[in-house]
Amino acid sequence: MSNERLTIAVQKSGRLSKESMKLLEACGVKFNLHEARLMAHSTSHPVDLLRVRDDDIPGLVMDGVVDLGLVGENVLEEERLERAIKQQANGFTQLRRLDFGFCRLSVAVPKEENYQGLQDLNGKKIATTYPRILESYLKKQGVNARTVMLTGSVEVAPRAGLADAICDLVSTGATLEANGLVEQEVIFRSQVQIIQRAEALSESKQALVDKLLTRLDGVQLAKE
Ligand code: PRT
Ligand code: ZN
Repeated sequence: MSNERLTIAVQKSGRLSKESMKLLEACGVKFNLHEARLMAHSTSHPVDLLRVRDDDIPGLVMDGVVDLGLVGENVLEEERLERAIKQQANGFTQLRRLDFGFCRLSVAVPKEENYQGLQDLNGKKIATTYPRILESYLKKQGVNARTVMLTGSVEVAPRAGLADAICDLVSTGATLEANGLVEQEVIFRSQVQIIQRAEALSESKQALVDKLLTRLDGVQLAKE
């Protein structure tokens, strides 16, 4: 018989990990986590957790390697656009938006710049970890700027002479402030989503997903 355990990809360690586990436990799915391990088996349900970097989660769901994933919409949208360009499978089903992981993806410029509006970005270099979301936004707005891909330390790029502006995730704004940058344009708003692979699940797995979603709705409702 094929693997009848539902597989769920979650972030192994980072900003989303604790809340993701809390949510699953609130839905009654219990785990004995071993910090170092990639896999965790539920002790209460036929559910296996795959604990990975958040960047890998959308692809694992889109390739049908896991059944469900919990991931920030910023990472999800970047992967969806990237795969669309490469003509790779990028389908998935959105199940629920969850009430954590809130942030926004914003363009920020050095505070000494006299920024007047989007057109000021024409001909400029913008450093970001989200080139596809940024490029799609710039195209829609008719702005002709270059993106510079950086996977970390994006906020130091202008000072280091690597770019004129940045496009990065913001929550409190403290990081921008500490680096002498001013948030000018919000281009994408994000929170965590639970997504399911596009290809249908077996009847028993789908029944379990539906049961978990009913519980999830109860948990989310109770918080309001
Ligand atoms: O190792 P792995 O790849 O799994 O983790 P990661 O380091 O890529 O991600 P992690 O754990 O930092 O973030 C995971 C997800 O949390 C992101 O993809 C977002 O969906 C969400 N999230 C919510 C944030 C923030 N808020 C956030 N503030 N992700 C990152 N930040 C960073 C931002 O990049 C900047 O450096 O925090 C800084 C800004 O914060 P403020 O409060 O100073 O504005
Ligand atoms: Zn990541």
